[in-house]
Amino acid sequence: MSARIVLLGPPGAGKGTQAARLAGELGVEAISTGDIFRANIKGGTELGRLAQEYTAKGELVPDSVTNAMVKDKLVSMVGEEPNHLGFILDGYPRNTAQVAELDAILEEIGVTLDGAVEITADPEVVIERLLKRADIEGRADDTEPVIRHRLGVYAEQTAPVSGVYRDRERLVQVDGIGDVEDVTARLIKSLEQFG
Ligand code: B4P
Repeated sequence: MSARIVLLGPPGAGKGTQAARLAGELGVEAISTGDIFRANIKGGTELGRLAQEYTAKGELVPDSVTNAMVKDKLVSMVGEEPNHLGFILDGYPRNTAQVAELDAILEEIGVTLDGAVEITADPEVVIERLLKRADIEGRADDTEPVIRHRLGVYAEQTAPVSGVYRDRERLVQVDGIGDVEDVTARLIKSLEQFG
């Protein structure tokens, strides 16, 4: 058996930061849909050109594109022993339609999800973090109006995803405020709840 986790939380909660750290701690791969889109934008691929139209405005990339991308990735990772497959999905699913697609993909490849971990953080804290990142990395979607729009998209489309996993009794929430190392320790502790 290996860890199979979905990482949820608003933009700037620390999903990308913590997915990489958790992947190292748990010895599984972190799959970040945002990172895959950014790599394609940088590489000037067809997928990148399409993704840029949406990510730069803080909109979600269409489900048909995102779902196919995640399916390809998971299918390519699963080997002879589906139970050995481990992953942390960072930034997917981001709406309830993507939850349904992830359920279908996992059923098809014969694995079950341990559960979803939601990193919580106050909107003003995440705005401050993302503006700081804008200074360092210059991401097109880290300007204040786009960040506020992303938070709106999160509240409307992504927050209901937590409710789906809560109803399944497969959701844990972890406070994302504090030192990066402390948040990682909280996350690892929280995974005990999945048994
Ligand atoms: P993402 O790449 O997922 O961007 P994000 O939500 O801002 O999270 P990110 O992981 O980058 O930031 P983090 O919180 O780690 O998505 C970007 C775009 O791609 C979306 O808007 C959408 O257009 C598209 N997309 C992605 N997935 C999609 C999907 N499934 N469907 C459709 N579209 C999709 O970190 C933020 C900052 O905080 C960093 O600078 C970090 O250093 C800092 N930080 C982290 N932890 C901290 C801590 N404890 N203390 C202080 N600072 C901290």
